[in-house]
Amino acid sequence: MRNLPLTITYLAAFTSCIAAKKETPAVKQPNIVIIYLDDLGYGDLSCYGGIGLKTPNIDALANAGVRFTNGYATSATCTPSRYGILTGVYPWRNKDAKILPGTAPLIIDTAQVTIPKMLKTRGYQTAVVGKWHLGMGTGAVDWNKHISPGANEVGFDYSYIMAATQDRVPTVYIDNGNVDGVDRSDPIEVSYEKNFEGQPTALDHPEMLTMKWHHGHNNSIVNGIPRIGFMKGGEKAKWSDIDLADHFLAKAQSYVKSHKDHPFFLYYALNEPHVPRTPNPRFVGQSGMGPRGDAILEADWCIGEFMKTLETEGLLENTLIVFSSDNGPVLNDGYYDDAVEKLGDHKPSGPLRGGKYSLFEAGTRVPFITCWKGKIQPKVSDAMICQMDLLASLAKLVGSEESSTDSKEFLDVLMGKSDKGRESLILEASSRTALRKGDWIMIPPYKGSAVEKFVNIELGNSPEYQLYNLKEDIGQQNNLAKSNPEKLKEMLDAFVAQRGEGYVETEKLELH
Ligand code: NG6
Ligand code: CA
Repeated sequence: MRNLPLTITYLAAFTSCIAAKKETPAVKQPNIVIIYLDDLGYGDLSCYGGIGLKTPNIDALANAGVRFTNGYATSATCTPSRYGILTGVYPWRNKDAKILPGTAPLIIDTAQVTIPKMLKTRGYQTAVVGKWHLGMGTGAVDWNKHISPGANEVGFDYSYIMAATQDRVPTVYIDNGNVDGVDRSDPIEVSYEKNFEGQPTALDHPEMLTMKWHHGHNNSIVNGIPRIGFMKGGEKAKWSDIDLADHFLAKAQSYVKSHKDHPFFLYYALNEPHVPRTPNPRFVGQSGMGPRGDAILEADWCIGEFMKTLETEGLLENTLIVFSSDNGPVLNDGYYDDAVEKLGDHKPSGPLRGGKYSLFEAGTRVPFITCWKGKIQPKVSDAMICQMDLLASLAKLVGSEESSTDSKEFLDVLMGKSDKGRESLILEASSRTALRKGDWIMIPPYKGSAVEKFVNIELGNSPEYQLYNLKEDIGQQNNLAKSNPEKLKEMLDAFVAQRGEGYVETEKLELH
């Protein structure tokens, strides 16, 4: 009883403290930037031990932040990975999450949680600049009118994007759902079925080509480059390939400058080093590895310039940056561009087996870096983390409860404060799936695919089960499925429990 007045005083002080806290404006939410490259391999950066290229600007992020050695995309190709990173849902749950043509409808449900939507509920301004490749509209798109639904309808207040890929038509920029530079007197028409009368294609006008196609890529010719799909009109709207990286960089920089006064989320999705590799003349010859190497140097330069903008705007201390790639590397992805011939000793996959399209590690294990000046201390983390986990982790960062079925919260891992990441992860490559659990990986039997011989990448398909211990065998050379049947069974049971029995249904990669 003697202490009662004191208790009341404490309580009163505590309550008034809470009240005061409510009234004080909340601590400013940090800006969040995801920098996403396209087809950049685990071994492509000097900070990941890459031997043929110097990437000082990306290395600076890695040296100041957490460099993950077990960071994964959800898939070994673009559309599914982008679906996974934005929605926090395994792409194999969505039958439409496959490499999309430029005319594909939007594959994210407009009612679905996405990173930008979640952040909007916490007062964020949100933007996407760069490659989209998640579909637009609901079916037959009229490219001369406002296109909806698209990026803006799944959470981005501002979108400045290419619809699909640089090698797919329409080869135009789309500004908040409207083709930039659309001209009613020269309407744009796009088809993936048939050519428009009188329009030259790579097959009937090879003399017009400045870049030769190797497989696929023999439809419409834009800027001397043969593409996938047919396009007519829109001359003024067509992008200049050599200026693409500069153009997206300028948009990303101007977004930061004009939105710096309130917390923002920017998803800056660069196209490099995806085909067709068209580095600006400033970078041509710089890598000594041909256009693929030059395009990586160009992307590295863009990231350096982007970081300078954050710095001059005084935002570095209040911005979390996540850097990664949508899938592993490929050299010959359909054009003759010296990627194979000039590779030298460089190993785009580093010590990993496979590459883009592959269920082997190099398909999905990618560079993954987090950086935040003053908040993240430099370190290398071996924790297993997936891009899909960003949704739940960023939600934790900003105090949101929103998440998804598959996203796991690893904010402390991203911040470098914990090394306890995922226990397991389903990996995907063109609808085929495998399980990583602890140090082990199990790949069920799958049929081969014609893509393998075109891209010259081992896709991980085999009539036998495959079981590897990544700790002892990072290059996946020793299949232990036969010698360790107990482990195989344990992995298969865990895989089926997560993936369901339907995992055997595979689809062939389309070659267009
Ligand atoms: C393939 C294309 C390849 C690339 C890929 C998508 C052919 C023969 N190959 O179908 O060049 O565009 O799709 O890459 O057309 S991704 O990184 O966007 O997934
Ligand atoms: Ca890609």
